Amino acid sequence: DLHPVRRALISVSDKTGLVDLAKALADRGVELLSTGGSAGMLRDAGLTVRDVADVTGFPEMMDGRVKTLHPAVHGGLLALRDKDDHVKAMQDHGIGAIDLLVVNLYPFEAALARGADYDEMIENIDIGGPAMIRAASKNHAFVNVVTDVEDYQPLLDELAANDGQTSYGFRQRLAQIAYARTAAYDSAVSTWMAGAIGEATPRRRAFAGTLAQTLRYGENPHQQAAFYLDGTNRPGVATAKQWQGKELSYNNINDTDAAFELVSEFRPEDGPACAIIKHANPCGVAVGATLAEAYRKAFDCDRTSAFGGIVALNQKLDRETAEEIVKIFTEVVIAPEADEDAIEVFAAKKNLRLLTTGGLADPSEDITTYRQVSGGFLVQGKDNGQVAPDALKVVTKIAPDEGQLADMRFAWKVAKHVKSNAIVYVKDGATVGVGAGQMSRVDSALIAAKKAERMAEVLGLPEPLTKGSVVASDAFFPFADGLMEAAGAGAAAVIQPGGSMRDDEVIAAADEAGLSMVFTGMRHFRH
Ligand code: 93A
Repeated sequence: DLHPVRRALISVSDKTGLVDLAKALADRGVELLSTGGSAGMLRDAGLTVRDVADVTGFPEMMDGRVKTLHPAVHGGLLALRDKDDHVKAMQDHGIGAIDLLVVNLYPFEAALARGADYDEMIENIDIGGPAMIRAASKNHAFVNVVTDVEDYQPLLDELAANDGQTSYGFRQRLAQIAYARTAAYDSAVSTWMAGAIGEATPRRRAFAGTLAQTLRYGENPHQQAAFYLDGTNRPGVATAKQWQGKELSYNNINDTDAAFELVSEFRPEDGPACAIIKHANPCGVAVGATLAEAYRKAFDCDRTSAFGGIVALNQKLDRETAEEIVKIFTEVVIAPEADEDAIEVFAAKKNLRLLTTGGLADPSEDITTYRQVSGGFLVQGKDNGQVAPDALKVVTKIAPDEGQLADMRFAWKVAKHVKSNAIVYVKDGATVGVGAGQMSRVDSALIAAKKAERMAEVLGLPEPLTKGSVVASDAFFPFADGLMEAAGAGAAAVIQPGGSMRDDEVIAAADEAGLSMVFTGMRHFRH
């Protein structure tokens, strides 16, 4: 199944490594065909190249929209060399076989990244390139298709190892990579169009990404992993600038995303906010008069867990906050911006990764999210639900005061980002106990209260900060027991969706315990 490479068609937008590849092919006696820009570059390098226009008998026309879309090209790529009538068709129509296709596509993703306008995006949709790639891939029994500069050297190595031929297995791998490329390309186009026309439904959407980075390993060292970009280019971990420190790991990326999405709930007008994340759950979130104060308050929620955590900030990182952060070991800090003083403080901490995003994520945006299950994908709109202040419904005899209402809104934003069952105690704009990921809501309430008790010991406080706190529950209390657990821990006010069959029981229990309670009418499960 070795097959010789005698004739190559080269048509590339990214011309990295092109001349070296073409020279090596020419040295092997491979005939070179090429399109306008690529051919020009090869000629400038002193190589002999035949224009595709010469092969097709048509000039490149319509701004290059039609250059390789011709039977002389596609016949040369698709013909089965071992089938008589295919060979005869080639002879009858003067079609020469093409054994190697080197194509990389119009830089649609790069145009997207620089924010090109609609017309420019349209012009960057490659048609002839994907058509050739798909043709050559289908015919990998005979044809080699290279779509990635990274595969130039492996191709030359394969030719060297096989006296100018390639093996079937090699061509299969190239074809598989090529189909991944065209799938990702069209997915990027579809995703961009969905955004451009404001189409937000998760139905009829292609999803694939472009490889950003292969990761050292996955969630555990024995798992392979990679990071893909979805082409939407939104502020966050995928597009952030990393200032220092080693490469982010799989878990770092996941946690940093959780951290930044949470802190982005706090808009600039909400004042400075900080979220500290461990294992994708917040172990401290706070707002403060200054960013440093927000960090300190967040840190005091659970100093134990904050060690080795991810810190996200909703404002420009300043020196004072940076100095606070470096007091303990922190894996990653992510913020919209960082001032020079802060960058200087971090420079001394080689292992600390600093990321800046240029802006906050938009918690209200209507985008599609994916999760894999065995044999399929679950697709849904992002949980962008926001509860308007006037939508809160007081259901108890006692109404919350202004301070409690502010803490309720804060707690509700945090609870949305805690794995269910989520229970979040809040006091004075800071979480003071977070219960996450338990199978029973009572246990989440209990764990959060226990953590608050331990922090009271650490901080030398006379009583846990849950005393007189506000508590948020991401979904309704199915029974009064979870609520009573929270009341036992000292919560004085409750925010929860409501909607349980036993709401009456739960409200009666709240009244009896002297709590105020509001219903949001919206649930924030997160699994
Ligand atoms: O506009 S196209 O969709 N029409 C075509 O027929 C065609 N053939 C190749 N774009 C086409 N290409 C693309 O041109 C290739 O995929 C490659 O990205 C680019 C190379 O053009 P040049 O060699 O002129 O720089």
